[in-house]
Amino acid sequence: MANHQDIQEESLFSADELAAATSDAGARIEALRREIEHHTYLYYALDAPVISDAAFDSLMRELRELEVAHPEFRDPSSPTQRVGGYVGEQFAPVVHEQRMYSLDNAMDLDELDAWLERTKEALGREVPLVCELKIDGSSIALTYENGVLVRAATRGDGTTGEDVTVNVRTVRDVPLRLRTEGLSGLENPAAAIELRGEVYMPKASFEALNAAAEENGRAPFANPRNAAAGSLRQKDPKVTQGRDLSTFVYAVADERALKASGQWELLEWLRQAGFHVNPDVRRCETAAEVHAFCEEALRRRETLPYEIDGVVVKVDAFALQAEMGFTARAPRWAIAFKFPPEEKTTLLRDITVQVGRTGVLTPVAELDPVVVAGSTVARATLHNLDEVHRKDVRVGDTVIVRKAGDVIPEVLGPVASLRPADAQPWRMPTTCPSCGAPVVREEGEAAFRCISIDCPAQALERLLHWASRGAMDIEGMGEEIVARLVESGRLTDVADYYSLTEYELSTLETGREKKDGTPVHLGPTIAAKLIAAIEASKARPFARALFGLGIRHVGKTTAEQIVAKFPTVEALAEASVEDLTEIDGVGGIVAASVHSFFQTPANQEVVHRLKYLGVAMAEEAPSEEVPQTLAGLTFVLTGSLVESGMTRDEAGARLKARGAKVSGSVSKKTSFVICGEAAGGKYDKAVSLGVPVLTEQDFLRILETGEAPGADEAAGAATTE
Ligand code: 0OW
Repeated sequence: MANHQDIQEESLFSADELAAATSDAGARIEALRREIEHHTYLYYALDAPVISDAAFDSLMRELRELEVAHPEFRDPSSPTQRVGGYVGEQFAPVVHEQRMYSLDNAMDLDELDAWLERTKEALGREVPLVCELKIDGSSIALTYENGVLVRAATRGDGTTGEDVTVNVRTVRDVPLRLRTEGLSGLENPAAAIELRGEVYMPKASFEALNAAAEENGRAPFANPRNAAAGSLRQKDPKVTQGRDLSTFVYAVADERALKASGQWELLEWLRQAGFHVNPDVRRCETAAEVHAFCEEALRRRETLPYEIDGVVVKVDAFALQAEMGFTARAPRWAIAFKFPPEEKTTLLRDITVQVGRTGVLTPVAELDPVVVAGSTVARATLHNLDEVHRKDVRVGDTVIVRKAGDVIPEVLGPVASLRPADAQPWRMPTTCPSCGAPVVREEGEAAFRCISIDCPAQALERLLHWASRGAMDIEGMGEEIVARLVESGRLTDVADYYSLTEYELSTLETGREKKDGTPVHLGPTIAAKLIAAIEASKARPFARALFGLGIRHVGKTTAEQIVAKFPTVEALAEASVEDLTEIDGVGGIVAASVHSFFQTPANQEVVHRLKYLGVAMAEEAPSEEVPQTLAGLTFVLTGSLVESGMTRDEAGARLKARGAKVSGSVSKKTSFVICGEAAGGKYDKAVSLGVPVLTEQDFLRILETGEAPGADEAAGAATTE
């Protein structure tokens, strides 16, 4: 038997009690499990271990040995059973019994004050609030039945997530059993209770994981949030176990499950129940205290061992939360104060030039890699020559970098005092960096352009555009693979996608090398998925293919307008410039561009091959029978339509079939804005302009009945949300 000499007084059981239990293997096993759970809790949740790692390992070893010798005491919630189980081909969907809401954002202190003011007004007085750090991780829902962890699910779209139980079980600070010792407040200990929180990867572990990925030729994660989410979705729980994941738990799905009067008491209850609860929380009585918390959080952001992207402020009392209720996507009783975009300085090593699919030359800042808002930035677009001059950035400058919306890296400008004496203003090259052809700048345009028809950089961009989400949406066909296919000579134009074979893709070299120096191939699994995605793309609406062809000046909406008038590629190819200008929204420049595209023999050949290879190059004839009940109405679609699973394009097409117009932006002229899941700015704009807002359910009702709601009804939908 293992020797547990250095187990201290803080243990649940004395050494004698543990020894006494040996006479009864079942009792001993249970005692060891509780002892181990207790130390896991002290170590992970309270960060206050009382025994050495060696002593802990020794307890685990003994428990394992006993469980092997006495399989009759097997229990999946034993601490020895964290890794096990099996993830099927896909993670099973989990429909959340209570919706996992999102949070509304306050982008600065003024917006935070506006929320504080609204809250005060709604409740008739200033009420106690709880401030928490906003952990930048992946949301998770943990369900316990009879005190035992039975399910862990991701948030997904808030309504349906994925079952990641086997992986979450490997996260060491997630209790497999609730600590019931001294725990009061559970209304019905046997009933299911669902707790919610965030799974995150500490900054240091993220750096180490990416360093290892680079060494092994694997793609690094963009930021700790993606690393946490990616680790939860591993097919092999052993891989998840090897990732250093932690949790902070902060909510209960249904607060009636326990006796807590508000968020503050709930956090204390969660701590007692064994969860890892963030210690940096404060109960505030005044707006000034909330401000102080936000400012302190911002100051400490850099030094915290995990990423935060703001502060969550919540009305404390559950009764008051209930009074305020929810909008369609978020509670009214909580707000996320988002930190201003982080700014960093770094060296501008070079300005290179990228050639786009229409031949436009874009200057790109090549930076000394720097971590901004949780991920490493090494490149940023400088848009065009005028921007480079306006910002006056020069190679050798120390520049200020930030991420717009915490996503897109942006160079703000130079630190003037650090400019090297010999730094020269940047000039656009006179020849294309890809093919060497001369570069031109058309009158009145900011862009410089390579007009060579054989430019390989343009070919790459054209191919990527065809496969992109807005066009043919060939899932998985990313830059790396397309570039390889171009290099190998297998892809020259978009029709070539449709003659690729599974074997060709499977044996394609990725450009990475294994440790022994041999090349890594794409492999049969990815190849099969790509072939299926290519096949699926053949049936996309003709307008998507037309957009995908990358004809200059033909965006998505223009493509739809053209197809509405010319539903087949043959009809379109025969249309004159005059015919084309008759289309709503098509002016002389667009018409000339479309006409010249279809007059070019090389393009005719590609279009012909696309059709021959089975790509839908015609729209189904619009049925004369559909009554045009929505004629004269303009709709804007925003967010994801999770209930119907339709893309916004598909939803738009259904509305157009009934005569409606569908626009991409909200204005006073908009009749209705249909808001799906995670609707953002367009929802806000609709509310501020007084444009009626509809839910996805309203939209489905319109499709069913063919009738739009009356203005009064719809306005009601906006305010009752
Ligand atoms: N990320 C967080 C955090 C938090 C919300 C949950 C729904 C209603 C209130 O640290 N500390 N508290 C909440 O409370 N949410 C958080 O994260 C959000 C929830 C949805 C997306 C984010 O993960």
